[in-house]
Amino acid sequence: MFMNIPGPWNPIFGRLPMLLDLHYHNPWIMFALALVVAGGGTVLAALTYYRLWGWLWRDWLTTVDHKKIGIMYCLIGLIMLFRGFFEAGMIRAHQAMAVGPQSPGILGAEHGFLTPFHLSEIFTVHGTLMIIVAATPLLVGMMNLIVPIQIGARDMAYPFLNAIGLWLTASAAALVMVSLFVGSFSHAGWVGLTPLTQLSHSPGVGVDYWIWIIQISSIGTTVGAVNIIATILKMRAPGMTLLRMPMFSWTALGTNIIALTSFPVLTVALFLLTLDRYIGTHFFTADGGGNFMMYTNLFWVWGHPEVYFVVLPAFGFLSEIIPTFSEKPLFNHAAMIVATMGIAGVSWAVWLHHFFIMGQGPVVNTFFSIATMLVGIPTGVKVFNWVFTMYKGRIRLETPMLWAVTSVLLLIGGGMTGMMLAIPAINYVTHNSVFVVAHFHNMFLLIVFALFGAVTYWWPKVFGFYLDDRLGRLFFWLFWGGSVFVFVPMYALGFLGMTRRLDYIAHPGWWPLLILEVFGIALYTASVVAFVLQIAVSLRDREKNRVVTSDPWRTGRSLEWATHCPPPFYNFAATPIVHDYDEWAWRREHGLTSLVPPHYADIHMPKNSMLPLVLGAFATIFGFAAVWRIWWLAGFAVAAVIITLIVRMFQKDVDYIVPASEVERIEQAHLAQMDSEAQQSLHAPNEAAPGSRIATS
Ligand code: HEM
Ligand SMILES: [Cu+2]
Repeated sequence: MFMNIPGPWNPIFGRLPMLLDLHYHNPWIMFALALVVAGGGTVLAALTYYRLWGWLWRDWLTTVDHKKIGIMYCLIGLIMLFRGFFEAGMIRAHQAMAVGPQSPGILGAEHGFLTPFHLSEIFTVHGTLMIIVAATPLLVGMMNLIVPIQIGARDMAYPFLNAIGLWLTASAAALVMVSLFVGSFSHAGWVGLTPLTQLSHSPGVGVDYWIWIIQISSIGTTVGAVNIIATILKMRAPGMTLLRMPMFSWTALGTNIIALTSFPVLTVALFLLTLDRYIGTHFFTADGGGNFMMYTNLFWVWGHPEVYFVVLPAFGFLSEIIPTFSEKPLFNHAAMIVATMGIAGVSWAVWLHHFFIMGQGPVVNTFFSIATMLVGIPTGVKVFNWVFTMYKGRIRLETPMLWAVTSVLLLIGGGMTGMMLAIPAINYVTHNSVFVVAHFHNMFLLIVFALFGAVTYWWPKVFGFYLDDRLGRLFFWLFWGGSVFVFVPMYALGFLGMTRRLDYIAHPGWWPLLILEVFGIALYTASVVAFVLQIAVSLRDREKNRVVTSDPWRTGRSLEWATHCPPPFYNFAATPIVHDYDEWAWRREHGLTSLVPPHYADIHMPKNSMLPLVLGAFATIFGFAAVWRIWWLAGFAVAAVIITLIVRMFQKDVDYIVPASEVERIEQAHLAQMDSEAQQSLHAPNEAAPGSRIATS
């Protein structure tokens, strides 16, 4: 039944004996291995030395608290993001070294320092990783952290499911790391175009890693989407009608509707590809009667909505940050809601702009060209509304606002070049050039800028202390410099005709621009250092920079500012009642900012569980076994997953009650600390805290 695979296979170890033939003498792989082993070893040693294992297990690994799950999602996303930067740097450095067909190569490479196969693996893993295990977890993490507090809920609708989503994402990230040393990664680009990804063209295990990593993480994303949609629709505090719901929660709703409807398409497309590779069906093989255009269509029917899946939450961040630092309500909130849902809707009708040149003819191309440009209307509405929010506002350029304003600028740049690419006539010329690469990075960068803005903005809420402001600004400027120096030359190189994914640069005239890009990469690297320093310094100075009110920026507007920093595990001592869109601003205006509830009541909370972690572990084992075609192990892992789920179904004791007296004790402690510190801050209007600088112009 199974396909004949080239190379060794045996029933116990599957394809693992193949490892003996792989090229472990490559110094890059050994360097990466050393880095990962050293990093991982340090973490493990530190955990053991400081005896943190118990704490790690109780407070983090088995938690179902949406805030902690959100933090862990973000941590995975950040680590992967920085790994992705590393790969981007390697691509850039390689191309800057490989100018002209005669240029020499080192370390066994034809040109530059990477063999063509290795280079292909690197841009494939860069793209896959950035989208699947960096951007998506970072955004889902922020939604987890903020949405329940913003709508006045105690937790997600399904806390247990939430933890499953996290551990499936962690499982995918783990498999990405495993693929670095055990075998290889796909070399067929992150879109996995057939026939390149068919077994005949990619006989190794790389494509299989790529497939299973995406499958496992997208199950996680799909269950997460169910959860967030149910939470938003069912768990809002009394008084919070949909029209009063803060914008970030609205974009979270739009995003997850996209996720719930589009990820299954990807799952099916990859499943069909899996059948082609594993048992020899012919869904996508032209020679066997299949149709590879079908793959391309299915992939982008997911791929394009996915782009909006990542951009909508970023729009949500901007819609929270800009009003706070303009000290004005968001301009035309209702239009923003319509625009958000409009973008989510249109995102479904534009997928074909990814292959205008594949010969579907002028009528089809025109349809998709117009559909694509339609997205510009709601997006334009958003940009104008942010600008009108700032107009006549008391703008404070605090660090989150710096990130946010720059993000809007990037959106305008990326949007403009997107409109260009949406014109088929232009697309025929620019397709497959680095102009396209510059465009989509422009779009991803606006997300990253909005995201770092959001991290800085909500950090004091989540952790109870401010991030170091000077290093934060340094991080911002270095990151911005890197973005300008890498991507402006890249746009230009696209116009000069440089195509993407090149092993060597055909035209020496491109070289000066490539050197500028390398300089940009150096700035990016420095920015990562600044970020890590910022986190370290902020942790060190956390006592000094402690937040003394519930509203660290003093002009917060939505409901999450109506609870402590950090929020207690039950979020709100008493479920808040909502009076207005911009509830916290409304309370401030009415002098109702006291956090003391009218009375205390028992609170019902979910219990920790180790089962999500166990499920994630079995999913990882399954992925590994499926990649290496170790059938007994794959079967064992599937059985284990099913048994774990059955065990869960028989668990009756899954929640507990926090007695009112306990809630009162916790609240009193919080309030006492806040009171005394707020008192102190009255005497010395805390200059250290960035939030206190309120402009008076
Ligand atoms: C900010 C630093 C980044 C730099 C310097 C960078 C650089 C690059 C480079 C040089 C390429 C290969 C271009 C080529 O085809 O020749 C690339 C491809 C790609 N990047 Fe990035 N990137 C960065 C961040 C990101 C982020 C944040 C994302 C997504 C969230 C992303 C997603 C992608 C994708 C999807 C590809 C296409 C991969 C393929 O060709 O299969 N990148 N990037
Ligand atoms: Cu698209």
